[in-house]
Amino acid sequence: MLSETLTAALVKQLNNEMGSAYLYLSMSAYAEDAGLKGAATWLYAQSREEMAHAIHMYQYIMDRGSKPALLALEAPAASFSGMGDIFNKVLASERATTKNLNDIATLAMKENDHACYQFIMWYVNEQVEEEASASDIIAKLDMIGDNKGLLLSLDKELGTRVYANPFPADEKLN
Ligand code: OFO
Repeated sequence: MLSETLTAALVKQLNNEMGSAYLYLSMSAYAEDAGLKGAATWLYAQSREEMAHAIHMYQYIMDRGSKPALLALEAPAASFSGMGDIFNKVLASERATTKNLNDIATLAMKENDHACYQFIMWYVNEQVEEEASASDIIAKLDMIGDNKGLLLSLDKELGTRVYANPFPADEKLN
């Protein structure tokens, strides 16, 4: 069974994952409304991925015999000032997530809960890719500047992202 401290930390992280999903969904709505359909698709896929992370965490808490008392979600920002603003906020959000996950890994090690440590390390490792893809988009946006044609090409490229649940087995549970 998970300790009370680790349960609380995972429940908080579950809430953070849902918060990220909510933020990216709000960004997707903004992008779609601004005519940036590709960015909207990318952000929608990212939102679904965060939701899958949250559900996987929920399932883990249950599997370890704890009952998660779910926390309230804050309303995300609804207005942004373009693609640069959005992806800089995505990167800031991912960096905050990385810090939270590292703190949970440290806590799991302190408690000698190796199973929880292994579990959370999947998320920690996933953050490397998440931060890299946001940074990569920001770098492209910096190069593009205010060239509308190139911005539309990048938007098209972002629109090729296809969502796949990172934990397909979760869809069969419950
Ligand atoms: Fe849930 O991985 Fe990013 O935030």
